[in-house]
Amino acid sequence: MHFKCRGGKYPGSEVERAAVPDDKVPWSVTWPEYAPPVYSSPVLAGKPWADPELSEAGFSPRWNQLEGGVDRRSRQPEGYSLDAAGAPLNPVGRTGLRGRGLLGRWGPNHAADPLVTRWRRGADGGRWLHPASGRPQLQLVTIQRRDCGQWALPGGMVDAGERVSAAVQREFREEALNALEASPERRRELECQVAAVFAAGKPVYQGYVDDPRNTDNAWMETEAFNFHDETGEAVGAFPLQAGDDAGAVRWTDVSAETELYASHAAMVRGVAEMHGAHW
Ligand code: RP5
Ligand code: MG
Ligand code: MG
Repeated sequence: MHFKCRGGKYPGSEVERAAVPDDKVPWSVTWPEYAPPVYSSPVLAGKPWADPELSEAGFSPRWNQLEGGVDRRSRQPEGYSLDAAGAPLNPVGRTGLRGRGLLGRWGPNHAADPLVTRWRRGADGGRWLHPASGRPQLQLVTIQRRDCGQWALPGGMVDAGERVSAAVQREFREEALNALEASPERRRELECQVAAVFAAGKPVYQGYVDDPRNTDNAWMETEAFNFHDETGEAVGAFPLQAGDDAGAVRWTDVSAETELYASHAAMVRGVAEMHGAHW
């Protein structure tokens, strides 16, 4: 089920999504009257990272396959099917909007998300225990997105041909360490510092993201990894500074009250469970 990509105005536009009740989300439920608006943002036109219109001559995407550097495979085990017009269908179901919206690719748009964690520490330097659960509490690096103001994981799109392991480090450096504005020497230092911590990453989640930009024909997927620093010495030394599409960055205490962009909180919950931490 998805929630964040239903109802209201599509991000960055005046286009109102068609209302889709919960029971009509699955494509398996027939709904002949369903006629949502069609919208693909004008910013996509001519962008090297975006697909052309489906009707463009010479555009013959290899759906559900790796097409050169462009990964058109879904991380959802069932993959995706096509509608009568040949457009990929959102594997979770209806969103109330056709077209690509702000997303460059028809079908899956792949991202990588880092969940960088350390233990919250008490005044004595030991792990702080949450009074409600008696469990230690994680702290997570989060950024505030410039596009919507919501707090989120410092993740981003995997470039065509880029390895996910490289993308997850690059996005962390850009959004949480402002590497794009650092000197070349400093940038190299940050690369080494991040690579050292990220070498021991653990996969947390892969698949669909309930992102507000999703449409019936284009959607976000991610591969998320946890980079946990048991002593806090390595990540504690990270010089957090927001950059690129992040307006702010901070350590967030992890609990069930943690509100984050898209379905990021569900991934954070998985990490809390993995470490036996407070939630
Ligand atoms: C989310 O959007 C992903 O989980 C990832 O965090 C992010 C990628 O998009 P940008 O941050 O590049 O906009 O769905
Ligand atoms: Mg980014
Ligand atoms: Mg981002």
